[in-house]
Amino acid sequence: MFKVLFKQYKSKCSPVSLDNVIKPEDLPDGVQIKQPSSLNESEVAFEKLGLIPPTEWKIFQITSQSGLLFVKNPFTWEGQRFWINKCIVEYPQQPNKTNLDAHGLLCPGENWWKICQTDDFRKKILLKKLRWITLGYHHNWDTKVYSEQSKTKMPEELVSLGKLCAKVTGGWDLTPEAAIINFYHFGSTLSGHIDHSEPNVEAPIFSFSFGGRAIFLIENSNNTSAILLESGDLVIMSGQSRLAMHGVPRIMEPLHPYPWNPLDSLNQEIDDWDPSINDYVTSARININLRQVLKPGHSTLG
Ligand SMILES: O=C(O)CCC(=O)C(=O)O
Repeated sequence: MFKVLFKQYKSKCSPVSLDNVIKPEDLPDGVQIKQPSSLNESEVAFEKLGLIPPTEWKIFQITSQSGLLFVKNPFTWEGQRFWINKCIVEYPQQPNKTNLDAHGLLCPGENWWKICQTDDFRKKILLKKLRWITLGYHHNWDTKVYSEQSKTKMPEELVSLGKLCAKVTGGWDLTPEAAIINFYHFGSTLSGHIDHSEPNVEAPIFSFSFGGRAIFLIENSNNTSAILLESGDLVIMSGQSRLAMHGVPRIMEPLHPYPWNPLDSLNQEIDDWDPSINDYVTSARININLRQVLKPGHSTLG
């Protein structure tokens, strides 16, 4: 069923029908509300992370996909800008790794976004070529094996974001040690796969969406569900769904007005949001996913 639905949602022959795509916030059958877990005083840095107060988060359980949680945009609009900006301007830089370095499209030390802003010729080639960034333990796309020799520092704010989201949504103690940031354009897809590279497959994966909308397809015990993801939404693959087959067959334009831009376009003179970042993210989707690699009590792979 996964393959059939993937093909159907990917197909460009007819406009995509969202009739069977779950919008968890509409509370269709098979979606339940989950209460946020309480945070203690030392864990209340949600504002700095661009989040709304955790007591206001709308958390849903998709009952046909055991362990699959969905949080409807827990970010403020400024928060969405903060993370979009990090993904475009900061995270593509070293020591993080990108497909552009791996394929020799950028020289060591070159800054992808800066080149796209200053060199029109290279922009044409490079703007849509950024497909992934790895941070922390770098995912090895060929061997699917993490190594101590391919590890750099995880950005502190990403670690804090993962820890806080894990506490609020499931009372988990998560240590995000690896991140993959995926960049999609209209027509891009991510084929069905299972994330089993991490020695710790007990720890949930936290997956954030920004920019364009997507259809997320997941299959667990022969049940396949298609879920609509919009800018700011968070998907958590825990329990049985941690090792479920999943993929992204379709990318669509973002909602308008953009969730990261509540200002009317007439007010743009008071808006300090870089128009080129806005242009990029209105025709792309960015996904940040955070993973704990090590088993509890382990400080290295070994
Ligand atoms: O883009 C997404 O929502 C999913 C990303 C994903 O499945 C992955 O990186 O393993």
